[in-house]
Amino acid sequence: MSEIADEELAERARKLFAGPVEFLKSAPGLEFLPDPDVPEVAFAGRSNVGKSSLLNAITNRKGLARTSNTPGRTQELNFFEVGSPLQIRLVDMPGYGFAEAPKDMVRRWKRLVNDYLRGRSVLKRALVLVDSRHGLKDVDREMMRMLDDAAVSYHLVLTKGDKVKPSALGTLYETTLTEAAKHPAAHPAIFTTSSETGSGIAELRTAILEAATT
Ligand SMILES: Nc1nc2c(ncn2[C@@H]2O[C@H](COP(=O)(O)OP(=O)(O)OP(=O)(O)O)[C@@H](O)[C@H]2O)c(=O)[nH]1
Ligand SMILES: [Mg+2]
Repeated sequence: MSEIADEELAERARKLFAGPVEFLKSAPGLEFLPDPDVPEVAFAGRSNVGKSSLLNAITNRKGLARTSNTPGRTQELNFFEVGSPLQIRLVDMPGYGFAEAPKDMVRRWKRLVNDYLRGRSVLKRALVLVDSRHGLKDVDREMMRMLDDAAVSYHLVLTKGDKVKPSALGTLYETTLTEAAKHPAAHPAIFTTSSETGSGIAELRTAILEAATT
């Protein structure tokens, strides 16, 4: 893509996310999904990695998606509508990998997320969030395999970048790139972000718009 086209896309993304964004619904099961009539981009990641915070940062709305310190707060697929007329739905998926999760909750999570990933024709891309302080964990690798198997293209997104030193973040970025290259559905572009400082957020907006429109 040319530089001018890049800049145009970035500007369109900025405008889009500065415009109307609304919570649509929580879907505890596939029967509650909205009609598949617009492109969707889904947020995945370990519980507490900062999915809801990132969604709020991307849309410039503090309280749009509920954030908390209690792991496992989000248990449904939460749909947010972007643009008027409607252009994209963002999907906040339930977090995974917290220690005290009861087994049947994990089973339910797997079924809901797997069915959604495999069956959703309008799902254009997923973002797999990874805490910059911890890097990729086995539960993330499992998520990546689920996406590989469902052939859903995804970006790895390092979150909470404000919590680690720039040098450590650089190293983590490199090792994460290397690991992503081994996964068939992982997109080569990886993002480093902070919902706290806003770093990397504009780039992610552009990537979301690009995923939804190509
Ligand atoms: N310093 C810092 N803290 C963050 C950042 N993003 C999220 N947090 C904090 O991390 C905690 C968890 O954030 P959430 O956005 O609720 O995480 P989540 O992934 O939605 O969690 P679940 O819904 O339980 O899966 C909150 O206390 C946030 O304030 C960030 O970029 N920087
Ligand atoms: Mg959340």
